[in-house]
Amino acid sequence: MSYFKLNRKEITNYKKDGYIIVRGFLSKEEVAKLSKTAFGDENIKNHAFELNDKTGKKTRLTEWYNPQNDIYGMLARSKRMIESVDKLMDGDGKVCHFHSKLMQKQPKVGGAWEWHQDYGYWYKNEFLFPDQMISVMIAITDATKENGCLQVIKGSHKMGRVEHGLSGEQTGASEHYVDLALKTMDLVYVELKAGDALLFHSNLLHRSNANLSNKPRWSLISCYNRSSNAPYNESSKSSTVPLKMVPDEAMLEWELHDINEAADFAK
Ligand SMILES: O=C(O)CCC(=O)C(=O)O
Repeated sequence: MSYFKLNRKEITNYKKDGYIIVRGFLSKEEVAKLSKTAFGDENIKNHAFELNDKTGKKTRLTEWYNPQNDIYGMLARSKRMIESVDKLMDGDGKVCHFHSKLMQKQPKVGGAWEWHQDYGYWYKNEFLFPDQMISVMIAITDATKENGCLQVIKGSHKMGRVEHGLSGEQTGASEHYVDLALKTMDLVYVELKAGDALLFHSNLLHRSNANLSNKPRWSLISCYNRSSNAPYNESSKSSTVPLKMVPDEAMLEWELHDINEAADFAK
């Protein structure tokens, strides 16, 4: 089987737009295995928590710091993943994992995410270099306008960090600056098929609507950092420990554990 390998044009587009979409990042077999595991995963369910959006709708997620020998860890540490994020963060080979989140937008109830930059959250952890932080969203189900897919403002990572404040239980970007960004740059609905990936810069403005459809919208988001970008206000050490890469075949061919407490779940 051949696996995704980032090319020069994709790197140029990432620098210009703040994101790239990779169709078929996972094969059909891989996404079927990931989806079967995630939907039936009692440990994921038991460690899930909910955040209210500003209208009081709840969005559910499970978050952890240490990628292990479970299916999520094999994906987060896979060669195609680590080599891609390494190149997009200008490549010193020392890619670390800040955290992963399994996003569980339930049909009819899954709340919205307000406009924000991931670095709007992570600035508070006192990471200093946003260019050294990147998120990768892997669609576990199809993501459409109807079930609340991600929306991004193309090129907004070039604005630098925008002021953020509380919005419901979330952190939201200044509405004034979001309005200005929307006047200036394009709004893109990132519709994905299960197995597609979105790789995006930590200063890219993004949001999503509530899931008012009758289909779930689940995704796995892994967030990466460089060991040279040590946070001054973060108790987890994962973001400065270079990852041990595993071969791309591991997800399908290796014997996998269940995710467990060693993953260090966020409360
Ligand atoms: O999955 C979503 O709808 C939004 C997630 C998001 O914006 C984030 O985790 O930063």
